[in-house]
Amino acid sequence: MQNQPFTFQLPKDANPPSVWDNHITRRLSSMKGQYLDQAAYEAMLAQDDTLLYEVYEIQRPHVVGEFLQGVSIVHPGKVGDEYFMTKGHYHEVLETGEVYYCLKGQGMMVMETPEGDWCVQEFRPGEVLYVLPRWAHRSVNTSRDEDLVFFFAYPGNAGHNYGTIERQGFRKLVIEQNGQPAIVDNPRWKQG
Ligand code: S6P
Ligand code: ZN
Repeated sequence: MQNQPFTFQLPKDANPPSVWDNHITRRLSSMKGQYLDQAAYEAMLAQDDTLLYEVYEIQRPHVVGEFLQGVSIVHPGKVGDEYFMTKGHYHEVLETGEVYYCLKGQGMMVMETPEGDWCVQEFRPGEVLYVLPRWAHRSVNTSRDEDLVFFFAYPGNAGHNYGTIERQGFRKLVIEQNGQPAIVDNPRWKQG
């Protein structure tokens, strides 16, 4: 870990940043129960445990005052009509936000709060997306054939709560309808 201020470059293509410590890969098998079309999910998994997304993290202490930074790459594809997406999470320390900067591709950030608010924002290359404290977030790649690549930075003490989303899902899904991305209610969303 660096003990001096440092610089790094962000990728112009789907390459890692010039500095990173951990490479996390998430495959289809880690998304059990998350996609609406369970039959399509099982059929796809029987063929191949497809790589859905990757995260390159720069390691820093998980403490107040630090920022955890890195680059995520969500690959293109669908399970049934639902686009490839990240697991999504609340921060364990709910009152911590996150800054995203879209480098490449097209997609959407699906967000919601424990109070019942929801919001979907588009990812556009060159744009910053700010996830407010208290908002769970999931990144969705709505492109047919291009990676969605973004930089992120969030407080070192934030932590991740995946369990709530694993149990209840997000209120909204992003699916392909008539060849276009559409935001629809998640019929399987449940409180708690
Ligand atoms: C971390 C931040 C991102 C995600 C990454 C993968 O707070 O939101 O680095 O970790 O995009 O998503 P997930 O939901 O699998 O952690
Ligand atoms: Zn986060």
